Formats: sequence, C-alpha cells, structure tokens
Amino acid sequence: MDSLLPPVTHIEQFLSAKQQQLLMKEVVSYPLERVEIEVYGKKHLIPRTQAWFGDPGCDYRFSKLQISPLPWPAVLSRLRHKLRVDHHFDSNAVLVNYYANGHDCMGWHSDDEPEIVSGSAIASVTLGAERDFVVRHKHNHNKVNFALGSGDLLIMHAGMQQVWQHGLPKRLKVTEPRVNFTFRQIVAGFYSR
Ligand SMILES: O=C(O)CCC(=O)C(=O)O
Repeated sequence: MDSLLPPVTHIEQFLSAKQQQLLMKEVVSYPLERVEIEVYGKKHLIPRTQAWFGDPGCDYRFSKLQISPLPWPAVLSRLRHKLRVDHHFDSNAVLVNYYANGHDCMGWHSDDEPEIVSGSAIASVTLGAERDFVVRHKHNHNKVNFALGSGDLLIMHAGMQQVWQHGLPKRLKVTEPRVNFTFRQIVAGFYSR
C-alpha cells in the first residue's frame, strides 16, 4: 500500500565518538576507486569514490560493471557484528561511498539489484559531514529528507526499495568529507550460478 512515509528507522549517534574515530582511521587505508559506469549508452565517472567488501561470492553488479568483494577490514567487520547484536541485522557485504565534499553526490536510485536477497533490509551508517539523504516515492513523488550526521544509522526496511528511491544531492556549501556504508544481504554465488 502507498504510504506518506518511507519504511525507515533513523537512529542518531549509533556509533560513539571513539567508534567513529577508529572507523575513520581505517577508511584511509581503503582502496577507494572512482569507477566508470555506463548510463543510457554514455560512459561517466561516478561523482564519488567507492569500495566493496564482503564474503566470497558476494559480487555486485551495477551499470554493466561487476565487482567482486574485498575481504572485510577489521573495524568494518566489528561494525557488521554490532549491527547483528544491536539490531538483529545480518549482512554479508557492504558498499562504502566516499564523498570528498558537497560536490560529490549520488543520483536517484533504488537498491533493487537482483543479487540482493529479496525482502531484505539495508543498513546505512554515516561518518563525517552531515548531508541530506532524500527519499522520493516512485509514484506520487512525495519527498522526505533525512539529515544524516556522523555516527547515525538509517535502516531501510523490507519493501522500501520497491516503492521508494533515494539519493544524496549536491550540497555545495559542504567542504568536509562524508563516508557512507550500506550493509546488504547478497545471494552468495548469484553471478556464478
Ligand atoms: O551515501 C548515502 O547515504 C547513500 C548511499 C546509497 O544510496 C547507496 O549505497 O545505495
């Protein structure tokens, strides 16, 4: 049923200042890449950098690009565990997006790729600069804004991706970096079946 509000839970300060600091320190060592994607037949560099970590076999495909997961770094693995313990949230892969400043962004989309376990939720953890995470209903275009700050957790519950899109618009006044981690449940071996 269409609803005025998206099925999300926003938990502010899910990570303590110390946990944020440890994670930010680890992010510096991630092999973040500005990959090239194809949209409507045209090639573009993404307006941010990214890395994909996960269990073996959890490949991720978007815009004709297939990426195999890198092994879990230690602090990220602890964050995955914390999500399981605190929120019964299971995941086997995580997409890290790094936005150097407010010029970096992410366009409207839904996380509805076929390799994502059907009916699973997605947990998004933010570090660094506060940015607007905007959610838009696919049919009535109702928009809801979530100002995500450092250490916040946003859970996108089952059903969200079918009905709502989300994006991270440019915010040119933002000069500080922001890192976002979307923890997902992937069908392991989906692309090798
Ligand atoms: O950076 C964000 O908050 C959005 C990330 C996102 O939309 C995604 O990973 O699908």
